[in-house]
Amino acid sequence: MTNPIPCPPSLPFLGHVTHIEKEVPLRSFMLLAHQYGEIYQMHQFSRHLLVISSYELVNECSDDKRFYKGIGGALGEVRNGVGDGLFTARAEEENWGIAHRLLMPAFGTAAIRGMFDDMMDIASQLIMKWERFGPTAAINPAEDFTRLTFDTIALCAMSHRLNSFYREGNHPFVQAMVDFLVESGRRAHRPSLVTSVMGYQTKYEQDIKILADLADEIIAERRDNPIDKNDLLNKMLLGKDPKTGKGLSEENIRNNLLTFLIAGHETTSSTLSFATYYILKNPEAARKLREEVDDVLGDQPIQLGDLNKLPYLTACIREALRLGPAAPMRSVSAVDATTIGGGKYAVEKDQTIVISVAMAMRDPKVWGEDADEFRPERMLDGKFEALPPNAWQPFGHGMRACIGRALAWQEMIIILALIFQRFDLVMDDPSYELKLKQTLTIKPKDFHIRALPRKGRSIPL
Ligand code: MNH
Repeated sequence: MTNPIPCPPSLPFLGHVTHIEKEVPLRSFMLLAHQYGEIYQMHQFSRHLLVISSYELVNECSDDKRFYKGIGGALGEVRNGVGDGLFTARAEEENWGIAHRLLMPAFGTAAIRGMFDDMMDIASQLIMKWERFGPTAAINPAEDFTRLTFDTIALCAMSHRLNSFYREGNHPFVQAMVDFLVESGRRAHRPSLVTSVMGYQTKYEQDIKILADLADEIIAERRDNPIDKNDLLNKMLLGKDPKTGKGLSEENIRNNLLTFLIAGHETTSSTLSFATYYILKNPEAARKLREEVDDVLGDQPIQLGDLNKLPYLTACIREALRLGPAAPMRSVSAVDATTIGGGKYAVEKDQTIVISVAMAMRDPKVWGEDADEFRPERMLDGKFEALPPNAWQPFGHGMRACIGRALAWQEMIIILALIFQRFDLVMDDPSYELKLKQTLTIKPKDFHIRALPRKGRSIPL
């Protein structure tokens, strides 16, 4: 016999949509987990979801044989802009396999190391900006990290310069993308009638066009001026899937190019902001980090060979991803009718299960009573490798795990090493406490810092 799954009280027709906060939906899911426990159910219009939050259940549902990635809710809406790109492709779509096999090598270690010079090019722009701003300017790190990650993915993957550091506000693509993602998320919690009557549709379509236009521009630029470079864009235009011999269709190239422009910068930027916040909030961590960076780099420019000599920095990023996972939730669906939790809970075939990765990565059963504290030491000295399976999964799981992990990692190590080598960062408001902002990803809200150039340091870039 299975147990009943707790269900918060709901309204007729609307179900639980009124439980979901508009600004930060994640907060609602977390509050419900605190109230109802490791599993609860929700109804949103015709959708029926199970939400799981404990390590044990998340570990059990991290199994490609029993569960496949679900593309409903917000992700289903994101398909309005990026279709069958890798992130939003449905399990049964052939194009996922073609693009995945064709593009995997372009995201492998060797290819990523080859991006070092391009990454340094963009990272230098951020460093020079902060040096020129000087110690008194309040900097919104999320904005400059977005410039950094957006320009980096476009230069590394498409040899295209966006020059975001030479603009006052957001690049129009970034603004359109944020609005598109927020609206996609809200659609999942709102009746479609409201969407059409309230006039959200026109703005939504305009944003999608801005996204598509940049993708088309980048593709046309390359077709008109072919270059002999093994970058991601050339792989997409010219490559063949080793298994089927097929190339990517026009439409699929555009969908994947957009997917990389979006997935390739928002998450990385948000992780850099969380890392900065948690390091500054924990002076002991900041001190150790600076010591390590000084030991390894001294006052010399960073080299490719330095990147794997920074274990404390690596641990800080891992810990920031645990407490502030840019993508806090993912969804899977059951391949067959089954039970989870040692037979306790019944799950129907194709049932959607929302996995609260953010909650599971704070489960005291794995992380101890100080699970909510930033302690990079728990990711050091073999402890990271010794974690139980699937305990740390900010990059998702299995065959649908993040394809850009190594790219993001190298980019984050470079910029944080450069920053701590050259600046003492302080919070602009020392009493700042973390607030969240959510689009599809989460990031710190209203967080400002100042970058004090370290005395007596003038290091060539
Ligand atoms: Mn990324 C999938 C997190 C950087 C491109 N990414 C995922 C998933 C998570 C994730 C979680 C799985 C989502 C799910 O199961 O629904 N990604 C991150 C984080 C960072 C990140 C936390 C940075 C830090 N991602 C990047 C970068 C790129 C990228 C950089 C591209 C250059 N990610 C993807 C793509 C997928 C993905 C593409 C979908 C892979 C697939 O389903 O085949």
